[in-house]
Amino acid sequence: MPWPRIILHADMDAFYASVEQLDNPALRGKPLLIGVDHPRSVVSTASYEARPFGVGSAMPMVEAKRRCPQAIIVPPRMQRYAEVSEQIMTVFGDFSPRVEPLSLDEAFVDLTGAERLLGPPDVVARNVKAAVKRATGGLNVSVGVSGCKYVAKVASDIRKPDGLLVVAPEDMVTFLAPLPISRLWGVGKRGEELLRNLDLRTIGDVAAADPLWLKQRLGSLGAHVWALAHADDPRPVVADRDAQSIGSEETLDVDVSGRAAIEPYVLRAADRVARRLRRAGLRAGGVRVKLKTHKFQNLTRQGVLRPPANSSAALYEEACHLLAHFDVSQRFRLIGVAAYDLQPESAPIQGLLFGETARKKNDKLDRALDNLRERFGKGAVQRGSELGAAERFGLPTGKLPEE
Ligand code: TTP
Ligand code: MG
Repeated sequence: MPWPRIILHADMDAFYASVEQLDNPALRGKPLLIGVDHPRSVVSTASYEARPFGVGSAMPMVEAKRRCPQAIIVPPRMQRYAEVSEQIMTVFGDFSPRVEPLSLDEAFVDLTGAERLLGPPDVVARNVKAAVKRATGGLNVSVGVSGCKYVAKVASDIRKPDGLLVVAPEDMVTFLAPLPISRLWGVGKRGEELLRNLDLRTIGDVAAADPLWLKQRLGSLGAHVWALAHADDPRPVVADRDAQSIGSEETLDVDVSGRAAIEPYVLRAADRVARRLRRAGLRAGGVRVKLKTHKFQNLTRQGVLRPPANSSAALYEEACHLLAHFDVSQRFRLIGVAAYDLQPESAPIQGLLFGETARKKNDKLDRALDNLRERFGKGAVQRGSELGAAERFGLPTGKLPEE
């Protein structure tokens, strides 16, 4: 039977701790507590090696150290986690445009209607896991797929770590039934207590209760839990409305190969993205380059922009650095640049002592070009380097596709 909706929920395993173990092989297989070793601090997360000792997120560090004295305490590196988060969200975006990030390490992906393209739910789930592993260099994500958000989320959690569980719509209610009421969403400790007072211990107990009686006893909470227990959760996956990145990509008429051939397109894309940033009054803290091979494989590399910038030169420079991390001998059919970690221009920037003069010069040039384009149309000006590139390849200067 076709599924009315196919919702995937993905959540990284021991996210911060796994990133630390990925970046530092000496930490692999060891119990870790991510956090600062301070009497008043709390644990951000614990590696799976530490969890059998009863430690985990939000526990006071002092208590966690008492329970697991052999644990290595590693201070968090938020910037790095944000970078990995970008990588995984990009992967999800390759499967569906409808991605709703919930936190750095977690998102819903609406796959409804994509079955013919991507295959059945279990195949997509496996592919998502493999793609996350590839994109991050080895991290595990747990995945649940079901007919609504709530069940997909429970399904991704229940087989952690490295979990994969598909619950078909017709099995959702039986899947939920044996689970404890603590698995109900949005109930909290107080709600759990109220349910226990009514002698309701499992989700199946709630499902079997009379909905009117539940509503009388618990008001809106009663209606809420009865609906959830029946896997009645119509909430849609809402793709992030505030664009988290601004990108520009071009599918080329003719595949290109080699750094020299790719660079002019990167410059063009970086310039467009930078212009859009300036128009929106934003700066970017990071740049991503995307290349699609002639075999339709998407490759991405991303790097941090220090300080955050919106000049064409800064974006182009970082994008060119990133090109060094691709095997550019392949043939590419699409070239794109995106800016992420967007922040308002009004936010203070630090560390500008060096390169300040060059930056001001670039800003001035950008603004002059923006003005000309606005007055005489987008094709009115081309950067010298863009022209040069076209000439170098023996192309007429209009050859880079017009905007
Ligand atoms: P979670 O997904 O809740 O936890 P996790 O990824 O560490 O472990 P798992 O999903 O396998 O159970 O949170 C993601 C990250 O968010 C986590 O690695 C650290 C951070 N975090 C905190 O800093 N404080 C918290 O209280 C929680 C719950 C998470
Ligand atoms: Mg997680």
